[in-house]
Amino acid sequence: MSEFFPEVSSIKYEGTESKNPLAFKHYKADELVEGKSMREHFRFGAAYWHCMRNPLGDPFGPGTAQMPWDDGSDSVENAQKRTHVFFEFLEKTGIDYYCFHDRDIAPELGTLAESNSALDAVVDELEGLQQQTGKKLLWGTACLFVHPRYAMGAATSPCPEVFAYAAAQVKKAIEVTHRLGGEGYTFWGGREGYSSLINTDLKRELDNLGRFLHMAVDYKKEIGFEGQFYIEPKPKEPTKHQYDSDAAACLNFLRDYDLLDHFKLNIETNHAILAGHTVEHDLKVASTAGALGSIDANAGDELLGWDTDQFPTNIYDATRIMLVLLDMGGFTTGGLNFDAKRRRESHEPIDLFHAHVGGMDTFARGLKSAAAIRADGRMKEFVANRYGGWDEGVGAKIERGESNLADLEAYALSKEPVPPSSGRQEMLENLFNEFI
Ligand code: XLS
Ligand code: NI
Ligand code: NI
Repeated sequence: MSEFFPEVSSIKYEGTESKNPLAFKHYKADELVEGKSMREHFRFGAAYWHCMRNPLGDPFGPGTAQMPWDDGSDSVENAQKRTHVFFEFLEKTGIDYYCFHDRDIAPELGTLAESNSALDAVVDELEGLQQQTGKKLLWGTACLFVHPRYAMGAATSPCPEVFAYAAAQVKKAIEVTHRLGGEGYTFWGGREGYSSLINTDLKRELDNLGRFLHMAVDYKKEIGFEGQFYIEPKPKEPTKHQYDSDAAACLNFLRDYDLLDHFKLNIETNHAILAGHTVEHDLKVASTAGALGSIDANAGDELLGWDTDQFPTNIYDATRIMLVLLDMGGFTTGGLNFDAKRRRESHEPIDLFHAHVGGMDTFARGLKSAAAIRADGRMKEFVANRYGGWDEGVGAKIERGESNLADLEAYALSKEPVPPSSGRQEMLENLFNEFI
């Protein structure tokens, strides 16, 4: 097997004393935290689209990423070769999972039939590499947003032919995900949204999206694909109003169209921020509904305000994410997929390694801090006490469903409420900092 990153050997855990930039200081795959190995807590994934296909361009200039292995062509051979580069990267970083869009791994050719056979040829290669290395597919997805036919949406296009083409593409993408033993399949809205109501039939578009997802559920059953379906919320970009704007909007949509039993959410940090939330908010909304499935880990930049998809390096944020995840009991089907790209200035292949190693170490620190906060227990105890009134007296009666407005009026007439004691936000923020 030829080597594409000869300057990098397997990344090892060297501990906090190490000065080696390509060593883990905190991530030790087999170290147990709360009785489970770090590897199992995270189920780290790498995004094929960012690692292998993102040229790192911006609206003012072309890509800068050096990809010496890539001949720049749309050939199947070139696409197959990239899979070897990617698996070498997975092996050297010790990332166990990956995610892809159909059109990242294989080229889109002149006809759907040609594109499908190109996809099959690349999937053959991926299948072999998975067998050789033990790496696994976290989820697959279809790219329904790059080609101009999808400029007005895919499942929500005003044009039924486009809907049909998207359906065919999803059918094939689910098949290859199934063939590769994928543990999930993601629907990110892409261009499912609109820019102006002046030309949009919103009800029709939403109904069609519901129909589309039901067809996918039916097909999944038909072929016996048992991976989890995910919806990935995002509020804007590319369209001004994306239908899957945040966790709450997705849950409402899924309930409305009777799809909630078949989907969980894949929450992405940068998307939650664009929605005006923190990521822990969206994670909590999803997990409270029993629907937190997977995480696209990245970071935004508050000064830029778009989906910058940076690598996560903020230990506070990682701790908050890991607290929600540990409180939920961890991942079942999902994982922590680095949906992140290097900055345009970080154009050398080795930067891919620095980026992922940093993300993994950041989450290792977040995991340890979150576990320490849970073991300490003061935070949880404070919250339990804050709501303790609900465990007795009138509170317990309300929660048992034994009260009505007239009862509560009689109670209120007999007694002025005692104001609750301080929320102690600052004290708790200080307590949180004790663990970072
Ligand atoms: C784009 C999304 C996308 C999904 C997969 O903003 O994050 O990359 O994760 O389609
Ligand atoms: Ni994403
Ligand atoms: Ni994104």
